[in-house]
Amino acid sequence: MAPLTLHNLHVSPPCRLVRLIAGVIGVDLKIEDVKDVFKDMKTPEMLKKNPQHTVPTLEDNGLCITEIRAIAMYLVSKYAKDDSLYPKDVNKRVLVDQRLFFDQDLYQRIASILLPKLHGKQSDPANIEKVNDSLETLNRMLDGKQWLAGDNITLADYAVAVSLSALEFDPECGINPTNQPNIKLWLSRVEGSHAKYGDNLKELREALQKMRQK
Ligand SMILES: N[C@@H](CCC(=O)N[C@@H](CS)C(=O)NCC(=O)O)C(=O)O
Repeated sequence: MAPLTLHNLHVSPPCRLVRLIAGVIGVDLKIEDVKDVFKDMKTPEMLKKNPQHTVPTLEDNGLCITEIRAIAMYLVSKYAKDDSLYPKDVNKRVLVDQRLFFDQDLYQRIASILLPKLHGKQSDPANIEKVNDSLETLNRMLDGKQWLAGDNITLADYAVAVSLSALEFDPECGINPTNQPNIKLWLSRVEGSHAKYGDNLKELREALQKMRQK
């Protein structure tokens, strides 16, 4: 099998999710690191493949896929040994889908407080409120539950956990998801679910440490 190529930015939470899912299901990726995402993804060749000029972008034998949740669904549907991460049963799958759509909104909310900081600006307090609101929602979703969708870990758990880990970019932002009791317990379950999750988080923390030392 020709290797799947991932156009990748090492610390990007979306890219981390794709690397994590590939690792968990045992798919090898050829990693093409972009140096400057705002330049490298905007060459005429790349724009033809991915008009959104975003990473991650996955290429599999001529098929070019963007949007992390679509990439994750594709990887599991095509390459996983079973469907536990993304069930084939429509009634089970819709539970995962609804949490993945929740995750899309959550990640946008988190990004809206992180991105201004990366450009030396203050985050809008209204956006911080929105993140806190999402965390309260997430805490309610986990009431009496081990996992976000169904009886076992799914793509939804990995996606939401990776989105929350983006908050580690700015420890000063004052938002700590583990202040919510159900989230705290669930996160430790996700962390213990697969060695690749721990490796992925460790890589992020090491990269952030290096960035801060610069
Ligand atoms: N909706 C996209 C968002 C991915 C995304 O935000 N990627 C960022 C890096 S973390 C990016 O490529 N930014 C460059 C750009 O938008 O031009 C997804 O879920 O895959």
